Amino acid sequence: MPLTLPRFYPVIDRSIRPDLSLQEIAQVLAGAGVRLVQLRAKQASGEALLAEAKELRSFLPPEISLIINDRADVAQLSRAAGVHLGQDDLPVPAARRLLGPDKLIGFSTHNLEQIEAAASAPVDYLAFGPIFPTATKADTQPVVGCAGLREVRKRTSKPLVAIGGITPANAAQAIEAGADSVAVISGWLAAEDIPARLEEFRSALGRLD
Ligand code: TZP
Ligand code: MG
Repeated sequence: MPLTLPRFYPVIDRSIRPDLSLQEIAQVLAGAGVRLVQLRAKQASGEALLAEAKELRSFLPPEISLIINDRADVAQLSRAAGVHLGQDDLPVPAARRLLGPDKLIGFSTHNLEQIEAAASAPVDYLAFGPIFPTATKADTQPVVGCAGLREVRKRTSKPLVAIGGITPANAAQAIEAGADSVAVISGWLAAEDIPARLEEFRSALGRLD
């Protein structure tokens, strides 16, 4: 069965909000009715990421699935719902062998060649971006825009996540261009009033789940 993605897919990156605890972040997401969340910690050691993943899981209600960025081993060891792989992480088939058939695997793509190459990969969803300019990812690929997203939508029937520079002001454009979901880091986490920002996303998207 193909995965039904929630419209809103928040990514937690604590380098953006070191002032907030994982418990506070988990509470605000649970309060908003989010269904899927990703933990990203690019600078963290394996040990630190594993500890963060276990801690976050302990605060998340069972109805929120946790995806670990980059590390299939950490996803497995923390009993997360799955992993989100980049182009330079473990190959998707190897991660699938490690995680088994039931865990979720997401895969980042940045151009049409990567989308074509992922056509037969055992992934549950593809992410595509950056759709809009972003300061969050240091080694970011060229901005693909909603036009790029439309081209991708024509070429894959896999569940599709738009990422990069998504805000309440442009989230609906990404959905209209064919994304099933928007993955967002700074657009929600950097907000002064996070619950209010989540409500702005809910209005823009119609729903968060
Ligand atoms: N992949 C493509 S753009 C990006 C990633 C991880 C960063 C997205 O962060 P933000 O803050 O939502 O623009
Ligand atoms: Mg990655």
